[in-house]
Amino acid sequence: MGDIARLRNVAFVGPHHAGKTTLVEALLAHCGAVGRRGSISDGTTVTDCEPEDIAHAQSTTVGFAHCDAGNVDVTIVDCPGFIDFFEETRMVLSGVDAAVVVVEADPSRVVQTRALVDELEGHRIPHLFVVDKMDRPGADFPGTLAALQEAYGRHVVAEQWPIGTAESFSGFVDLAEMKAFSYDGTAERAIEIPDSLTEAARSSRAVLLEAMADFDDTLMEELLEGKEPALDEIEHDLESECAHDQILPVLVAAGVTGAGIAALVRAIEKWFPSPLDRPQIDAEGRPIAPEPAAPFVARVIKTSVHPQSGKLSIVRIAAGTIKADATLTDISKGDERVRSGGLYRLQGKKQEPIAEAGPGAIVAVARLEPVATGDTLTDGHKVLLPRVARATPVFAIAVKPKERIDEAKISQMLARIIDEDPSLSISRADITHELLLLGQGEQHVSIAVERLARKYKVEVEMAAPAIPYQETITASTEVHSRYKHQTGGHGQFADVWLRFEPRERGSGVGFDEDIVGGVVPRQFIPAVEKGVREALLRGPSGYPVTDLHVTLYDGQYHEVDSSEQSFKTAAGMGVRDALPKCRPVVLEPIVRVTVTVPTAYTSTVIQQLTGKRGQILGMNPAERAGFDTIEADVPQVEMSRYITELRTGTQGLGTFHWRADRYDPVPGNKVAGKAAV
Ligand SMILES: Nc1nc2c(ncn2[C@@H]2O[C@H](COP(=O)(O)OP(=O)(O)OP(=O)(O)O)[C@@H](O)[C@H]2O)c(=O)[nH]1
Ligand SMILES: [Mg+2]
Repeated sequence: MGDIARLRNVAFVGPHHAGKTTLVEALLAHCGAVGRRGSISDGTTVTDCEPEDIAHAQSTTVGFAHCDAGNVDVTIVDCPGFIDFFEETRMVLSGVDAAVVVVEADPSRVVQTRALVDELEGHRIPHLFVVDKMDRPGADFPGTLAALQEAYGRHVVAEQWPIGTAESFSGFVDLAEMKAFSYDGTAERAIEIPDSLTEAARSSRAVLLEAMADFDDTLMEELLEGKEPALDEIEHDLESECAHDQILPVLVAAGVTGAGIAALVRAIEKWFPSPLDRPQIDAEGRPIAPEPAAPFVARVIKTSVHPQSGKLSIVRIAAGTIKADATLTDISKGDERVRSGGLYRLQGKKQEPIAEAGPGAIVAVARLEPVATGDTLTDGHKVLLPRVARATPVFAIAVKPKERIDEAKISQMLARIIDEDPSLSISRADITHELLLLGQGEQHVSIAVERLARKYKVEVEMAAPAIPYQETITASTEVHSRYKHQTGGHGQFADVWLRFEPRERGSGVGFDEDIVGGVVPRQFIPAVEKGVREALLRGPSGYPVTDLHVTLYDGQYHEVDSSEQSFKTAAGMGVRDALPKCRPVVLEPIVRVTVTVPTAYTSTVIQQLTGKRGQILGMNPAERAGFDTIEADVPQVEMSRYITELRTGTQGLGTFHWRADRYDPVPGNKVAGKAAV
């Protein structure tokens, strides 16, 4: 591959529907990488190429594309904006050198960039903002710019000022050059700065220069002395300060018309760093020099499985060169050696074979079966790249195959889906034994189920997970149970006296015996216990019974007719007889929930939780400035769609985690609308 200095690895990120995929499409068309520009409505864009993207008219996974932009080769990672897919974005950010944050020209949407920008800042990934959809009615550039500055500080500065807005949007003033450009639908053309904009452009330029001067003393002196800085000095500062994540320039665009694209390409070329300036860092914190002749190291940033062509591991190469048939070592998998089944560059769904790839490249390696997203691949030497920490699941559904297919097969197929998206997981629920698919939101898991049907022809039914209710008793009793049956030859006989007593919550089922004089022979006592425990699996309301103690304290047997089976049956009958007499109650699982939200939403969250029969335990400032943490105990049945409600109530900014805490009696002994007893 070519010169490393030419490479630009850029993620396009931003809130849902901000226009990222459309902007990427315009950029690819501008650079001649696609003949005809596709659209979201036709389902013809390069990076929304999965059938699920097209069906939902939105990105559901990251898409890769590349183009030759003249002086640079740009690899684009188009990230899905919908919050359920944020984990995909987090994974791939470890492989890019810069990001374009796309935000609609609407100040109210800026807040939705928070988690993303925090992630970019946390990894010190240089980024700029594109205020997009400038052609839309109501597009508000000054308001959006002000909201960005309020959120991310004074180093967020306009480098362009739009000419016109909504239907009159026709171009921009470049504030560094103080030149205006208009766009006629095909090309940009230099024009005079419209008189109406001279003042706005001049004052915005002053803001830009002042912000840049914070990192350049010479520029600061010039500004203080009232001297006009030279253009190449300004450009040099912009390049260096953006590449070092000091200045965050704001540009304008309308991806759908192509306005602003040429300037965005120039910004990517000039302001964003090449892999030479951003060596990858190993797990010990040491930079890995991006040398083509160095030992090979790469990180898997995404996995995708095509039912026909097989598995593709998309890697970011930190150092060294890889050939199409290389044998690689997966350092994260106990040094397992795997042979590459081909090397490709991805243009959406198209796989373009290449012979080799070097440092900085983002390429797909085929058929590395045991390799997973996040793994480090090398040519055999030991070096590990840090893993991106996984988020815990916040939503679960119970899945059941529609057709008769064995459970092992469905788990195996789901495992392949999880291979592509490790922010999904499966587990077997305790008590209810349902197979659960867990993920980052309702849409996340339901799209995974669509993929499962399309790729592996496994249709599943989805349902809210059953709540693992249990029952217990609140009073003691003693029962006498005799089982006597005559069936021709041998009869059956067993007689037991059982005592039932409530036990402390969480203590489970206890059983012992207090048999004196062998009235129930030793060998039958385990059968009594078995009969008791089996019968307790289904209490009067149909749920497992727990937190009680059962004592076998008397009984009788028959020399010939008594057997283990008859004692087991007698014990079961005793349980069924006793439970209704012990004032049984249904218990529901209570979970301890910890919610983190910007303080502005704290009262909303408390209200939501209280509305769910939640008991608020505390509220404290979170580690993250401007955020609160709210802790509450909430019945699990109320939590099944909580992530959706929380995101709706907090502009997508709320996060939570939970753990099982305890079981409490259901108020009024009512479960899902029916009387429990
Ligand atoms: N008017 C106008 N509409 C646009 C523009 N860019 C995108 N759209 C429309 O906005 C919608 C979302 O566009 P996408 O390109 O899918 O946005 P996205 O940010 O990739 O969305 P996700 O990946 O799903 O988060 C589509 O209906 C586009 O046609 C624009 O510049 N102007
Ligand atoms: Mg998209």
